[in-house]
Formats: sequence, C-alpha cells, structure tokens
Amino acid sequence: DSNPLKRAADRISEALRPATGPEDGVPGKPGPESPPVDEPTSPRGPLPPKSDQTGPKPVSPTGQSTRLEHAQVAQGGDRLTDAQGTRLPDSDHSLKAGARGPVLLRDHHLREKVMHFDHERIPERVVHARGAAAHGVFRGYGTASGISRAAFLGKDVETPVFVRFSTVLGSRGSADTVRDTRGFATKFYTSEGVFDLVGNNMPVFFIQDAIKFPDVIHAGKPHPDREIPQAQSAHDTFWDFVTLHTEATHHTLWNMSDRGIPRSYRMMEGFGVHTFRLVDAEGGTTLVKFHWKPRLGAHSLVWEEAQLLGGVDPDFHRRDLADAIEAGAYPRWELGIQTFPDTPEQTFEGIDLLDSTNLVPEELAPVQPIGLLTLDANPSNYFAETEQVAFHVGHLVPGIDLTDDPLLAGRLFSYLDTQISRLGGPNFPQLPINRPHSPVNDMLRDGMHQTAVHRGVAPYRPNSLDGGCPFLSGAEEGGYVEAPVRVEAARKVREAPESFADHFSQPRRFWLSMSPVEREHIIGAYTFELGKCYEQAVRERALRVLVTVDAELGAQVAAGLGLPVPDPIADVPEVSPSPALSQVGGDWPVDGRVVGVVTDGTGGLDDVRAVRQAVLEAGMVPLVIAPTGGRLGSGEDALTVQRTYVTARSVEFDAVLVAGTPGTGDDAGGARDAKAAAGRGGTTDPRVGLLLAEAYRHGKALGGWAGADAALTAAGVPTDAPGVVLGPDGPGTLRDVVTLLGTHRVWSRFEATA
Ligand code: HDD
Repeated sequence: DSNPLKRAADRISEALRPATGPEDGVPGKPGPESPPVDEPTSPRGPLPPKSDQTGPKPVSPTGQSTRLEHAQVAQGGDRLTDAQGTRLPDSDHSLKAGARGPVLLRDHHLREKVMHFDHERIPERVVHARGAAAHGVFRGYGTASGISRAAFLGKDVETPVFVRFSTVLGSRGSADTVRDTRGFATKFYTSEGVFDLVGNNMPVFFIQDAIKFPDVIHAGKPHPDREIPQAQSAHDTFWDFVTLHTEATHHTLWNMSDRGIPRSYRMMEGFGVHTFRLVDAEGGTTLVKFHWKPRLGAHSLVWEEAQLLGGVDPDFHRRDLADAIEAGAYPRWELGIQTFPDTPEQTFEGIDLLDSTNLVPEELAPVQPIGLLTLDANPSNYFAETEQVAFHVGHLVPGIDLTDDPLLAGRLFSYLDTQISRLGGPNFPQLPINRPHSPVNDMLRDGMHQTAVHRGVAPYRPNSLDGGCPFLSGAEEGGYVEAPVRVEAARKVREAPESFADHFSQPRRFWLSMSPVEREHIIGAYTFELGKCYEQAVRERALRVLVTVDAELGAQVAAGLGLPVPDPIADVPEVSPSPALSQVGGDWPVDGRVVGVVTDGTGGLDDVRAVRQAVLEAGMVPLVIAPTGGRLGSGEDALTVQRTYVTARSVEFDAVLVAGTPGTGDDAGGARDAKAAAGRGGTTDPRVGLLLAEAYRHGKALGGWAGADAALTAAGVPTDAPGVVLGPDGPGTLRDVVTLLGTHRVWSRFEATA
C-alpha cells in the first residue's frame, strides 16, 4: 500500500492487537478484537427467577399472564436472533465491504437494531412520571360485603394486584425524595374485571374542579423558558397559582408538612381522595372514602435528609421498596373505608363530600378495615410493567360506583385519553401488565398495536351470524349496572356550589392537629419554599394565606422571610383538631429498617457478628461499615463489608451503631474496632464524624459499646443525649436501639419536642 497515512494506521492497529486474540479469518469472529475472557462459551437457558419471583403464576384467560411469564415469552431459546427469529452470527460488526471498507445498506441486522433503539423511549407520563411498582395480593376481609357486592371484597377472596407509587412533578429521572405529593395507584385484577384505585398519599387535592388541572400542573412544572426547577414546588409559578386559588391551601399545607417527604413508600398512607359510592346486592348505596393504612406506620424524612438523598441516592424510595420485597420484608397495608349515608345533600357533619379539598376526620367517621394488601414480588422488567401500566379511575367493577365530584368527572376523561399518546394507541389494555384476569370479550377491533386475533365475522350486536354472541349480562349475571342515582333537573352553569367556598377551616384543622415538632417542620418548609421565590407579590400573598390559616404560622414564616405580618383574608370558623392526622407517636414494627454498624475491622469482630445476626433476627437490615471494602476477618466467619467510609452516608440508615473505640489498649471485645472510626492519633475520621453528627441531628437512634463514647464525643454527640445508647455489648445495645426505632425518630432531640 503506497498511502503513508494508511500504513501508519495499520501499524498502530497491529500494535494494539491483543496477543491472545482469536485467529483471523474465523467465520463470524472477524477482526482484531478478542472477546472478554469471561464470556460464556456455550448456550444456557434463561436466568432462574429470583427468590421473590417464585410462587403461583396467575394465568389470564385472555392469554399471557400479567406476572412473570412475559419476560420469558419475549425471549425464547438460547440463540440470538433478529426480530423475525432468524439466528445471527454476529452482533458487534456492521456488514462491510472489507474490514475497513464502507458499511453496506443491505445490513438488515444493523438497521433493525438501530431503528428499534431509536424508538425505545415512549413519552413519559405528563404527571407522575417518576415511579416504582410491585406485584402483590389483596385479601378481602368480607367486612364490606354488606355494603358492596364487589366479589373481591368477599371474605378471604384473594386478588392479584399491581401497585405503582410515584412523585407528581418530576421527570422520569428525577430524585425520589423531593418535596411533593406521592401517587399510590392500585390495579386489582378481580374476577369481575379490573378495578383501579388511583389515589395519593394525601387525602385532599389542590383543586375542586378538573378543569383547573392543566393550570395547577403548568404552575408546578418547570418554567417554560429555562425548564427549571426540576421536581420542585419551590418556585414562583407554583406559589403564584396556589395563593391565587385559595382552595389549594389545604393540599399545599399537606405538601409542606412531613407528608411531603415520606421515609419510604412502605411507610405512607394512601387515599382514594374522592367520595365513592358502594352498591350492595340489593342496589342500596353507601358513600365511602378509601384509606390505605401501612402496617409499618406513616413516617417521614427530615428536610435535610431528603435534600441529601437527592444527591447521595436519588433512587432511595425505589431501592427501599425493591430491597424490602427481595429480602422478604413484604410491605402491607390495610384497606379501610369511612362510610357516610348516601343522602341527597352528600354532606357529613357539615363537610361537603363532593369537594376533594376536604377530608373527614377519623374521629368523626372511623376507618373500618375491609382487606389486606401485601406486596410480595418485584417487577421483572421496569419498562414492560412499571412504565406501561395504565391506571384509570373509570376502571370499576360491580359494587363500586362514582359520585358527582367535579374533580373526578374530568379524571374519567383524562386517564383514558392520555394513554393514546403515551402508549401509542387504543389497544393499551392488551399490554401484558394491563390485561384483565377475567375473560375479555369486547367488540373493540383493530387499531395500532392490535395483538389479538379476533374470531368471528360479526363484531356488532345484535347479530345472527356469530350465534348472537357475545351475550349481555344484567346485575344478576355480574354485569356492571350504574347505580340509578337521581340527577335533579337544573340550569346548565359554570359555577361551584356555595359549600365549596370555605377554603380555610380544613387547613386550620390540619395545622391545629400537628404536634409542635411537626409545626416547626411546616414553618421551615414554607420559609424555604417562599424564600426560593423571587416575586415579592407572591411571597406577600402567601403570607396573607398563612396568617388566615393561623396567626402563629403566618408570623413565624414572615419572620423567616423578613417581611411584615399582613392581615388575614377572612375569619376562619372554629374547628377542633383531629389527632389522627399527626404522624408523631405510637410504637411501630421495625421491619426492613436499616442499621449501620461502624467498625475498623481490626478486632472484636465477634461482637459485630453477633449484632449483625441480632439485627437480622429483628427483621431489619444490617450494613457493616468499614474503612475499605472487602471482608473482615478470615475463614467461614469472615464478615462482608457493605459500605465503606467513602460510600456510607447517614441518610441511608435508620440507626447507627459504633462497635468499640480506641484507647482501651487491647484487641479483645471490639476494643480496636473504632480505631479507624476515631482515626489515627485519636481524632475521629471526618467521614465517620459526619455520619454520627448527621444521624444525631436527624433524630436517629445511636448506639455503641466497648467505649464507643470516644467516637461519639469526637463527633460532637453528647453521650447522655436522648436516644444515645451505650451498652455492654452489641446485642445488648441493639435491644434498646430497637425500642427507639419503634417510634421512628428520637423526637425529644428536636427543639420543639412532641
Ligand atoms: Fe391524576 C396520573 C392521582 C387528579 C390526570 N394521577 C396519576 C397517577 C396518580 C394520580 C397516582 C399515576 C398513575 C400511575 O402510576 O400510572 N390524580 C390523582 C389523584 C387525583 C388526580 C389522587 C385527585 C384526587 N389527575 C387528576 C386530574 C386529572 C388527572 C384532575 C386531569 C383532569 N393523572 C392524570 C393523567 C395521568 C395521571 C394525565 C398521567 C399519566 C396517566 O394519567 O396515566 O391522566
């Protein structure tokens, strides 16, 4: 070859050729690259299911299961093929005219592979884009059977479910722990069709009429010019909207409370928000509000934790849910209902049940348990299941009906409509995750992405050509018959009823129901969010709203902003608190709580081993934190290090234990374990110091033994402070720490104690 540039390039590639590469000219393995040394050399079957993915596999009469099998259906056999099933000899090299020649247009595999990749993403949900989901089962208690004929509410009836949790404002890749409302959407695959309960972790909504939904979302989403801020309500347009529409005050107050930053999806309440109508076997009706009550209690992060997690682990909630299920700590919620007589007024104790900015205090209408939800399996494929699941408030089964809540009415349009652009056509109910488990026999035909092969010639009714099939069902044959509720003749108007005009007594009740520490958090949240607004008019209007809710709330936030306290907008009627709204108090199971154990790994490993075992036996997750990765000790008893001083951050742990301390002069009993924790020369390693100081500041339980007090003291943690346990040994310390974890946080460590 006379081209000097080409000769030089050839020499370079010759020099880079691996010594152990395959022979040139082997069919299907051309070129100078060698396969990675650990590439398998013979085919094998698909990976076995994970431990949490075994168990009964429900089979849908309509075809594929909604659970598990579809992953295998999509990938049969052990040979790579193209989408048409033709086996492929190579997937790493385009077809070329010579190794250094042009790529040929006829290379179907190249074009198919890149074409498919180009279209891998679908539009994210316009709201609730960021989510995580799990499979599970719902077992009815039968306690609702007297007021609802829904078969799945029957005693011991088990129904497969898929639950998706979400944030509202952020994009698909946004952080889990931002301050926001959380979605809590449940798909029940009942024997009578799919029922979707599409709720949130807050019982009230920003607006009373669905026609304002585009407005409130436009206000909350990033500004249209720079597309910032992402997944935040702390900006002018959000506060502009919620202060101009004072009906948003109640929901906004919930968002500014600890409910806006949950500790875990497993530790959130859920609410159907609207009032629904249950229908019994005789056609009798009862108004209800749905509640999900978590077995682990409702708990939250503190604001600094939430912010740190946004950077340290943006997937915190997603990871927490999946890890807990994989570990067998299955999250559970009880489904409950508040019931109200279905009177023409549709009010209860003066509260308008059609106004979704209202809640009904549990003290006035207790939540009665009607069934148990257990989440016991993670999705096999995020896209196929979590991304493609399509919920809709209009997916109802006999026994569950709607009310005339104007917020609900608009939703009945929106959820069906949005799937057309999100999932690309009207056949989204045929996607495996959306398929009912009951027989489907509709007369919907054709359309984009039609996967059914419909039989017969007469998709219309009545017909005489397909034997008159399919037949209709009255209520006695399980048909969905809308409750024949009377609709009063009235003028067509664009108005809200007078009863929708009180925007302040419900927020005031929420504020009065909070404990001192929760109020302190709310004040902090408003001060932060309004402090991030640039518009003076918006801040001043927000303060007027806040003083109307409560003088002290308004005054404290005004002080934080450095603004004068304005006059209230209106006089607020007297309301009594609802203690059930406070999250502080109670003693809760500690399942799946994460306990960090700090050790330098040079001695006293027996205690670390024992405490690790005790944490596991208590149903919690122990994570051993050491200066570097690898294993501590040797032989069968060696301990695996899960976090290093570099990868550990306090926000990941519910409690932190320090195994021993320097200075006691021998290797026994954990004496040297915290040497590295306290650092060479007796100073605490700054990363361990930060870990302990943060955990302390966030009200977390701290423990230690064998003189761990030195490391704690060096981190600025007073060893006689509440919730700091210095025990005789690992397991002894842990016992007290478990008791502290039952209350979620050491509340008395906050200035405004509970
Ligand atoms: Fe909505 C998604 C909850 C009012 C329009 N909504 C969506 C999701 C949840 C809620 C949990 C995510 C479902 C999933 O995981 O796929 N939405 C609520 C609650 C509301 C509410 C509790 C009030 C009580 N929503 C609401 C209104 C409208 C919408 C008033 C429109 C007028 N919501 C939608 C939507 C979404 C949605 C645009 C986006 C993706 C989807 O539906 O499937 O249609």
